[in-house]
Amino acid sequence: MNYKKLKRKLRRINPSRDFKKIKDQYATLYKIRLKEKEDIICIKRAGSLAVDILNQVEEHIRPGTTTNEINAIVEELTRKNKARSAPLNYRGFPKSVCTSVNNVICHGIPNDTVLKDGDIVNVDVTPILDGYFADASKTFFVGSPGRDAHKIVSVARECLRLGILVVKPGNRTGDIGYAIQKNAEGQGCSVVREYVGHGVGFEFHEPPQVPHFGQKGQGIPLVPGMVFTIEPMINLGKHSLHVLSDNWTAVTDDGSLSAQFEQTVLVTDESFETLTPFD
Ligand SMILES: [Co+2]
Repeated sequence: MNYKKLKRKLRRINPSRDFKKIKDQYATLYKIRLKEKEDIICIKRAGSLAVDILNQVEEHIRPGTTTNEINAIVEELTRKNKARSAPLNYRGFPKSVCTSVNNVICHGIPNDTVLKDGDIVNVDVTPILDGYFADASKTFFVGSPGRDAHKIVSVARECLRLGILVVKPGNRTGDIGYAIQKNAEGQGCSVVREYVGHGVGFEFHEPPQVPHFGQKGQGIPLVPGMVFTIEPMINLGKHSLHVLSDNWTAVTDDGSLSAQFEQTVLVTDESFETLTPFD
């Protein structure tokens, strides 16, 4: 079935009444697994834990903290809550959390790196609780931020906020990308292309892909029960990147700062609900 046919079909469908029908269609068409009420409750629990972990990590971030210490805090809190860290051993990833400092865009591996005054560090956590995944990240200041750090962090945070705000049934994944790209580029920043948001909940990474750039009205129509991340990676300079020889750490080609915020978002009957709520 093509988009046009589906769109016509969807127009005749009442999302709350015809959930099962849409669920089957989305599974067939897009390999997207829509979430039922019971699933959403469980993802929300994993999401609260993700936010808790980020809040507790924040209290430990100061000049002198190492990214290995952040990893230890995340691992301890995750275990204490009877959860597991999805990143640990994911395709060979050696740690429980991604810690991405300054020009690192994402997938930084915790190590002996000592955070310095003026650094920024993104901490990306994905706890698995009772078999359900929730994915969230924040970029923190270490000590007092300089002007560039301040700028890139506030632009990235605003990009996530604006991306979430366009989530509602009938809008499409492209509307999210468009809102994010417009804000980032309007501020003279750029949007990373190689890494995108993704379905999440039953697994770490599920369809669909949710690019943080794009065209209004393009992409997959959003329907109630979809759960995916929005996680814009915004660079102060150009968007091009390369991956270091550890095969994980992605850094900006031009050495400019990069910041990211991420939430796990549910499409509701009316609009959206974030399952990892933070400001
Ligand atoms: Co993610």
